[in-house]
Parts: sequence; structure tokens; C-alpha cells
Amino acid sequence: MFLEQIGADAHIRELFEPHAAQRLELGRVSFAAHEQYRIYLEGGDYEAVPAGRLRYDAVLPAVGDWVAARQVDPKLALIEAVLPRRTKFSRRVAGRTVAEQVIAANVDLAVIVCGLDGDFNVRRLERYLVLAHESGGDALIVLNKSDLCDALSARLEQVTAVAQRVPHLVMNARESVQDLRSVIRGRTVAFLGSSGVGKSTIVNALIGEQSQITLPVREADSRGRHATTSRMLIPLPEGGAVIDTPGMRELQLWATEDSLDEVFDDVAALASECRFGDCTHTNEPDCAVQSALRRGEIDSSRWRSYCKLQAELRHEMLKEDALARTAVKAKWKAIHKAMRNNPKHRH
Ligand SMILES: Nc1nc2c(ncn2[C@@H]2O[C@H](COP(=O)(O)OP(=O)(O)OP(=O)(O)O)[C@@H](O)[C@H]2O)c(=O)[nH]1
Ligand SMILES: [Mg+2]
Ligand SMILES: [Zn+2]
Repeated sequence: MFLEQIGADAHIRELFEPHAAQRLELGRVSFAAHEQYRIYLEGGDYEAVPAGRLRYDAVLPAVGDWVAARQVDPKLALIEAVLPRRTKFSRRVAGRTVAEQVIAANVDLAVIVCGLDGDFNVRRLERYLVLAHESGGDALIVLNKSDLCDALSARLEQVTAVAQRVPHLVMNARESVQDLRSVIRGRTVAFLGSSGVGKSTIVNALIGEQSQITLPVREADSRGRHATTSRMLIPLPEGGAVIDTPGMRELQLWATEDSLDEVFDDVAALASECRFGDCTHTNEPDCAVQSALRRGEIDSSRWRSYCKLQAELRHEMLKEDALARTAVKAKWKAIHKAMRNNPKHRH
């Protein structure tokens, strides 16, 4: 019954059904980093290796994935298949090529943690909101370290201005996580947010143990010191599971413009009211954005933030297109070469 407690519902059982016939077991990935994996099977916790085929198909398991596995010895399991993901968080991996890295899979609720101390940053929150929207699960904003904030109402105003539809919770993780506990209700929850905001402190309080490492933030700017270095799924005593994640220095978006427009629905709606369909919102006549900015109906820093994220997503899309074109060219080059080398095609 252990797997039920961490989320194996009827839907997951149904996805697993075809594998059950092949005498595989249902499991859930609790750790995935640097080619090392751990999974939970009904009987306990195992070290695991993915079957070669998974590498070939390029669907490597991520934390939170449901898998079909085979026990190979009392400590080790072989992951034969990754079940289709209900939700996923991805980020773009830094580098010249565009690659998706799945941060966590099958997360029901994304908790975006912000510190109400000196590190509070509403632009960063917008970025996490886009990521959470793209994941396909629910989102909740936790405004932590309420004990270090003496301008709460101003902060709340800023938060509601950028997150109209996402609920928030104000708390002090060192004191109580009770409100959060009652929101979780057996679901799989991932904690996202920059270093030092208190993700691991919250996780420790929820599981009732100090098993996650926490570190004091730098005094000068309240920035964290990257205490957590890997992602782990931990069962909650009352059912459900939490995934602690390391605060990322620079969160590279892996999202569609649709998610961006949903999170910024106020500005996205305006941009569609301009006279010209291809308005650049700079100096065109009857530009709805410029007039809303002039009238103070939208915040100029929110508008800039939207433009910046949009440019970032479009830039990545172009990069992806360029890569795809290069791949097609390489393929044709190979085909032409093969034809030249094939005597039948020589004239
Ligand atoms: N005053 C106060 N301090 C808190 C609160 N929550 C966490 N802290 C402290 O903030 C520091 C950083 O907390 P962590 O839980 O390590 O932060 P994190 O988000 O896990 O950081 P990374 O693992 O580096 O991403 C620790 O010293 C915590 O004790 C809070 O509500 N109030
Ligand atoms: Mg941490
Ligand atoms: Zn315009």
C-alpha cells in the first residue's frame, strides 16, 4: 500500500497495466542525478539503473516519474519503462545546443517559495509562474520568512498584481507549516524558488525530521548558499510526497508563449488590441500598450518583464529551428553522399 500513499492512483495503475503482464513492478523515482537513480517499489527503496533502450529513446527517468521496473538483486532494480508523465517541469540546459532537462515529473502542486526578506523579487516570481503554468499542475505561492518583513501589505499588493489567479500563503517556516500541510492533502508537491528562501526548512518541518540540509543566508543581501544540491522525493507521514529542489542561480525557461500569455494575461490582452497586427508597441499610432502605459494602467516594469521573457522564448525557438535545419541539411548531405557512392546512381 506504500505506493498508494505516494500517489499510485487508478490512473497510474492503468498506465502500468501493459507492463504488469511482463512481470514488471510499478515504482516511483525518488532520486535522479548524475546518472544515479533511486526508486521506490512496493517493497522498499532501491538503487536503480535505466535499461539501455531508455537512453536510446532519450526518455531518461526524472524525479517523480512512475516506472516499470524489475528487481535484479536485493538492492538493485532495472528501470524498463517510464510511464507517460501527467505533468512535468522542465528547464533549458545552458549551452550551445537547446536541450530540455526535466526537473520533476508528475507533480500535482508546484509551491513557489519566495522569501519576504531582502531577497524578495517579483520579476523572479513571474519567471517561476510561467514554469509552473507550463508544467500542467496547480500552483501555490508561499511567501516565507514573514517574521523578517515589516512591509507585508506592500509585498502582498505586488504579488497579487502579478499572480491574479494563483493563491498565496504567508508563513514563517521556523514556526509552523500547518496551513501548508492542510493544502497538500496527499498530493505530490515540488518546492521551487531561489536559494535561501527556505524550501528545505519547509520540507523538514513537513516530514518532521531535519534530514534536508539548510544553511543560513548571506547577511549582506539575504542570498542563499546553495545548501541543497540534488532533487529528492520524500514521502509524507500523512500521505503524499514532497520534492525538495536546489535553488537555481539562473532559471532558463523551457516554456511556450501560450504559458507566458496566460501568466501575463493582462498585458497579453492589451497587445492584441493595437491597430496593427504586427505592432512593436514602440511608436505606432493607436498602440493599446503605449496608451495603457501612459495612463498608468499597466506597470512599466511588468511590461518590460513580459517583453524580456517573450524575447527569450522567441530566441530559443529560433535557435531550435536553426538546429532542426542543420539536422535536415546533414541528413540530405549524407543521402547525396550515399547516392554518389552507389554505382547504380553514377552516370
Ligand atoms: N527568519 C526565518 N528564517 C527562515 C525561515 N525559513 C527558513 N529560514 C532560514 O533561511 C535559511 C535558508 O533556508 P533553507 O531551507 O536552507 O533554504 P533553501 O530554499 O532550501 O535553499 P537552497 O537549498 O540553497 O536552495 C536557513 O538559515 C533557514 O533557517 C523563516 O520563515 N524565517
Ligand atoms: Mg534547500
Ligand atoms: Zn502596440
